[in-house]
Amino acid sequence: MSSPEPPADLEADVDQDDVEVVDAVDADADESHRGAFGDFGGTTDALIDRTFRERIVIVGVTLAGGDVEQTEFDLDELALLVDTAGADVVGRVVQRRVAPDPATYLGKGKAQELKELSEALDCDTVVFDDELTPAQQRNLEKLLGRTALDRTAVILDIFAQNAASVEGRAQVELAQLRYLKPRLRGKGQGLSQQAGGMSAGGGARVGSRGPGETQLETDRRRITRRIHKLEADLRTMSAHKDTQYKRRGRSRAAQVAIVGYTNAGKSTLLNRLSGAGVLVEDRLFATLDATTRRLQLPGGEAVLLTDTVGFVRKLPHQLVESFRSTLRVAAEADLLVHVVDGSGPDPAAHIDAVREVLAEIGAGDVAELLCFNKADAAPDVDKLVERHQGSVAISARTGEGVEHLLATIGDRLRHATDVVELLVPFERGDVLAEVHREGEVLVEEVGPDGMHLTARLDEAASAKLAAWVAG
Ligand SMILES: Nc1nc2c(ncn2[C@@H]2O[C@H](COP(=O)(O)OP(=O)(O)OP(=O)(O)O)[C@@H](O)[C@H]2O)c(=O)[nH]1
Ligand SMILES: [Mg+2]
Repeated sequence: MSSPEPPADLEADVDQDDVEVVDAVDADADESHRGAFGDFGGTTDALIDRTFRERIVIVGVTLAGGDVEQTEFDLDELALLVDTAGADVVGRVVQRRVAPDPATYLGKGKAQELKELSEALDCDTVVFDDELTPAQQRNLEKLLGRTALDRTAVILDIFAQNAASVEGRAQVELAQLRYLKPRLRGKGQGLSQQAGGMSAGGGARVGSRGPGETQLETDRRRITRRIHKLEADLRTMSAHKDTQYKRRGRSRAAQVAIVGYTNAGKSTLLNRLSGAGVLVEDRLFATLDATTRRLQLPGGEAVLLTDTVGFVRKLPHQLVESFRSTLRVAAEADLLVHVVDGSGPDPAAHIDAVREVLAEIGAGDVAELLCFNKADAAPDVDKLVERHQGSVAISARTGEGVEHLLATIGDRLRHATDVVELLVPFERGDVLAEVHREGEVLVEEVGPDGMHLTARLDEAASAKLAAWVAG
């Protein structure tokens, strides 16, 4: 389907928001072709009703500096995302362009081709691999007479289906609303019921045109209000977690976060190590909530191990924003166990994508242990380990290499800390408590002049307790 064409003329200097396709088809005539896929269909607890599997055409554009092979690769992943969301890919279109067309993303000719293909394949929806501007989305829907979505909408859709906890649902709804808000303009009837009961991305597209400015304003206000409410709720939940976290106390347990690309096997690993019983599925974004388990390393030290949401290339920034409190465990961890599917076609691309998100959430500086998983299905895993110094290979499924992983986690954590001797006066119970809170106390003895402690402290704790460090 790929037919690279010479760089098309660009429609420069157009105010994107005001671009309309000139020869737009009569959209009303095509309402019946439009699928419901991508309609968020209400608050996230009312999961999307998929009464049939929609037929989808996916679209990728190779921009200047990119190569077509990479675009095809990205489209393979998009097809997987669409499948996970519950629809069928029936065709794909690839174009090479210097830059996106401000009006239709694709060039005019290619957009027309897409329209013909969509009709021939009788598809319900087209999905672009890159984020469409609200204007592009609107223009394409007019031109094609079909729902036009982007990768972001599909990922949001999957998250909405998978969100289970109160916090997860609030996070997903917030991301949806942030995506929806700028796209409200020109959408059919707008909001029908309360703020939560809306469609996005695909849009509320049933029936009438032109709700009038007033309705639109009302919708916008409702969304803004709902966004503020969700933000406030999430702040409260986050503060509550802080309190729990402090109550649990950091004493003696280092924080280890399992991070990685979606479907890499993170939950399988946590389950193998702790019998946590986290849902494991051959499905993208199976895990949205963080699960923490206490674990004893071979050396005897305890760690808190947390499994969390997986990442993907072009992870919508709305999701990164909304999931900040969940992802905080990574930024605050002493060590990241970065799980990589060693049997995948391009582990290096997944590693890069994950590191990009880690940097975005402020976890770019946290020590990282690369862990190539699915060794049972990856004959070349040794080469990967060789190429990445300090990495390990495991199979979370069979348990192969897991003992070595645990030993390595222990080594890395010890590396990040120092064993320090402290002398604390008897009357300073507060300092004693702080040492226990901040580090791992190895020896505690009553001396003639106070309490003698041997403790393992990280850099920050050593600095804080410097006044009591002996010698
Ligand atoms: N062959 C093989 N498959 C594995 C291994 N570990 C996990 N899997 C499979 O990979 C799929 C994804 O596993 P999960 O543990 O759900 O992956 P995850 O990283 O938690 O995925 P998300 O939560 O969706 O981000 C499942 O089908 C697992 O059975 C392994 O060591 N070998
Ligand atoms: Mg998982």
